Amino acid sequence: MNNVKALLLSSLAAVAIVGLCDASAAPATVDTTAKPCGPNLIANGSFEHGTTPGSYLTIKMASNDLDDWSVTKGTVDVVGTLWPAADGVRSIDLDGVSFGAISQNIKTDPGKTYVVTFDLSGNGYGPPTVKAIRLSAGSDKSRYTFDMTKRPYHSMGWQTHIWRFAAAHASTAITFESLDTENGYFGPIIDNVHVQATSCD
Ligand SMILES: [Ca+2]
Repeated sequence: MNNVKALLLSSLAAVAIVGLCDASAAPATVDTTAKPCGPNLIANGSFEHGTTPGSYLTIKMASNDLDDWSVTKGTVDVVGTLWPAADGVRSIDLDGVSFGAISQNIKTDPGKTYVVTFDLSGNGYGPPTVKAIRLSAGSDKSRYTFDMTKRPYHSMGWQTHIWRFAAAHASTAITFESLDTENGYFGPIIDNVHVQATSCD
């Protein structure tokens, strides 16, 4: 009986230790008033650097065609002359020939708030009508949609989004993932990605 009790107590102690570890790893609080400052921490945030895509170029995991970013799911298109970019001449369709995602690791200070800005549109050549993406920074995530029925005629209708996250680690993966579930060819389009610190003094 004593052995059982000792086992139970040690189990409770283990739970308590796990609980403490979880508490110490709790996400830092986002400073919702902090203003972005300093340089863009994302490299090739406008997707201008890499293999010249022509009209568009479909890339997959382990591709070297897009500088500084990795395809982490499915396929994406680096789009050139097919449509106007929000910045420069290239943008990314997150549905290449399947639902895709791209990611880049940046250095971050744990506990500090960072601001992400990016432009979102949608591929009008086919369904789904409402394109959806998940933007994540480490384990923090946010969801955005682009409704093609509200896109101006003959215009990309780029929408700028702003999102804040508090870094949990010294390195944070910034990931844009298609959440589309229909078709896989005509996805959400992103461009002009910036991630900036908020405490530059
Ligand atoms: Ca661009």
